[in-house]
Amino acid sequence: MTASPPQRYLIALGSNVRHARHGAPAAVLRAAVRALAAQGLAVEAVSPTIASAPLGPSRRRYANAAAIVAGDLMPPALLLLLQRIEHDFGRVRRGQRWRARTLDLDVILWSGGVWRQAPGATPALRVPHPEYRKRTFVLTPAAAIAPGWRDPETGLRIKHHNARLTRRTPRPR
Ligand code: PH2
Ligand code: MG
Ligand code: MG
Repeated sequence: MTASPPQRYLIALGSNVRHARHGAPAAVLRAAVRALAAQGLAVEAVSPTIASAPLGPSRRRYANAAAIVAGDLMPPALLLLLQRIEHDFGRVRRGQRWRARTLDLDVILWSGGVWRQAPGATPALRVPHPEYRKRTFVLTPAAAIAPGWRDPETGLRIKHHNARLTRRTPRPR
């Protein structure tokens, strides 16, 4: 019997809408981490939660955090699981990009390196997340738990991407 090596993922969590039961966005993120574990993922690390100004059209501030999870799921299966959890938390997808959301769970990095789906495949998935290197609300929490994780596309570690972004005069992102 050969156990396939577990897949590890760096996940970004975000929320900017209260949840009726869980409460404020920071509490939503804590509940989401419990949901990840309840779905059978090994939660290996969770960052502190930060408050961040919204990028995009929503006006509400976000709570953001990052987590490292491990399991047997390949990227598309993990994405489906994350979307199911988002849905369970009342996330509504109504077309508009970046509308306010109760819970957003994004796959940022994968231990297997790069994942690219066939063009047009749904759900759309690219790992590393194509935008994360520009986002302090992803990099700051990520650097707290995975500073040494190397981005397979750039060859740079998370702490280096984070330092690059935070040491410059902040751009409006
Ligand atoms: N997520 C978005 C759009 N804008 N802004 C902040 N501060 N934090 C987020 O998590 C975030 C955002 C799309 O998922
Ligand atoms: Mg997102
Ligand atoms: Mg998302």
